[in-house]
Amino acid sequence: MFRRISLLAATALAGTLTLTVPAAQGAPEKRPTPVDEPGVTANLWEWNWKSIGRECSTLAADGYTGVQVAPPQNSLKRTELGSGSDTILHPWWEVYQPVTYDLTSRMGTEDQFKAMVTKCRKAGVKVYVDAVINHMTGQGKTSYGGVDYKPYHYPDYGPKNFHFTTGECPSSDGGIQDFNNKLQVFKCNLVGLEDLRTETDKVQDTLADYLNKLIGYGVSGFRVDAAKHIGQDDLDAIYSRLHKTKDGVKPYWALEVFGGGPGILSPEAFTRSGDVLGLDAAKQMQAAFKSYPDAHIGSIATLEVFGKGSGLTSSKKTMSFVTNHDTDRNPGEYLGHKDGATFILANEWLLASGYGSPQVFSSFEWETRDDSPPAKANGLITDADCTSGKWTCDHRDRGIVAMVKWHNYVGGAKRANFYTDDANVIAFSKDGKGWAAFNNGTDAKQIRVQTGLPKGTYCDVIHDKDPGKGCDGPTVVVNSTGLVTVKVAAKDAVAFTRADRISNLT
Ligand code: LM2
Ligand code: CA
Repeated sequence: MFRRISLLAATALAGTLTLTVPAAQGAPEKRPTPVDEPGVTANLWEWNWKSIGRECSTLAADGYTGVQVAPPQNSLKRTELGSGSDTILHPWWEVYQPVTYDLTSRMGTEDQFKAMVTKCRKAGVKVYVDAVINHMTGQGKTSYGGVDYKPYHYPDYGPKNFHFTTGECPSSDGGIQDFNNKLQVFKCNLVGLEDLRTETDKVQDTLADYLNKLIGYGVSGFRVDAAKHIGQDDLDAIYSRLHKTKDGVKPYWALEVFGGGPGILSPEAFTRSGDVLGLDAAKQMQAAFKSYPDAHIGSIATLEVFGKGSGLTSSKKTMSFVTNHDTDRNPGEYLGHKDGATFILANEWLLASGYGSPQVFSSFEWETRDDSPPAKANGLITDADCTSGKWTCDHRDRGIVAMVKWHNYVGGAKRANFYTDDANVIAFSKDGKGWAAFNNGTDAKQIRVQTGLPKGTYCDVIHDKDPGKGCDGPTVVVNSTGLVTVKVAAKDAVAFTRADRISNLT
């Protein structure tokens, strides 16, 4: 491989001098295109494979184009409790401690995983996997697949495959003491998890084999766990080893990079290697919609310039969400399912905003941070059941589903007719395609605003009880100049698209 470098010769040589030099070893490959962006995904986090397989036809009917699933590799299975507050034998986080890349997990067997992917793809729903590739375990001795291990000794890896055992982590205790220190962030153990030498061929090959196996089963892309601790160079090297998916494109690659780090450690600096998770975006949404627990009510008027305009990574490089499994458990800084109507409203708004590839988080109810998902005593997760009260099933929420469809209908249409009362009500249209209003206040509010839509009577899809079967929700009248007068209930929305006009009479 050779690259041509042109130098402008300003003095002695007239014109351009062309040198041919070998490309630098390990130079990051440009992210090959095309990569399918995922559209709206549901994050059915820690649903078991059987339940996800069953849900995919519903997801497809509701307009979701993808589903994100929890880490499928064989993981730590705890056999005893630690001390003090450690009272849950099988916390949700066992799955973030890989032991081997066989797919025997709390969510099911390798065959069940394969069957789920096949079923979802048939239904038209792509599967995205949470890939834990920065580290192995930090505790325990056995796994759901029945494989035993010792610290820094696994079937695939030995002490020479870890930064700690080779002495490459520069901190005094092997952990990350300074999250602004590049070497520590890349090469030390994150919360005690044994950090892989992802810069080596051996580790890159082993990880690529794992991810390529998943691609072979029909997986379309990855949420890369702890990507910030792998670093751009190693991520690029692993990605360059990945096959094309069954759709004939390179896999989608969404990197988990918490904000707050300087320079090369910032989310923006990782966009060269893939899309990034919208964690700062989720923080800004929390600040706008609510501070927990009701310390103050934010102002969604601030969201007028959400995105690049508020310092976030660009829409096309971001997987956006209101919450995920970590932030759902961090109510001081992020919204979570426990925020109820505010959480639903924020999801509806995100879907309308057009920022990023939006993802709707839907998982299990919990009381304490470490709670296990509903499971048998042996840790195996039981079937998700939306009527049990144990699973939130927020992806099925009527208003959220309505906005998934609204999002898909308006596509890339430009925002227009932005309105705000400068407090907690906003409304906007998507150029001739749709209109929506959001009230994050605690009182209903009547607004009179421009919709940009033709006159007629429209169905408010947020409250339509039986979508697709006539309109049994409230109707909204748009007058001959496109104006609408409508009352938006507290913590609620009103929305319709051009296709939701049920009559051209006003
Ligand atoms: C992630 N992204 O970078 C995940 O989104 C996050 O959920 C993971 O932490 C983390 N990185 C590692 O993959 C979770 C959980 C931790 C838990 C780890 C490993 O938030 O609490 O750590 O998974 O299972 C647990 C203990 C911790 C202990 C560690 C190692 O809570 O006290 O550290 O195991 O034994 C001594
Ligand atoms: Ca690392």
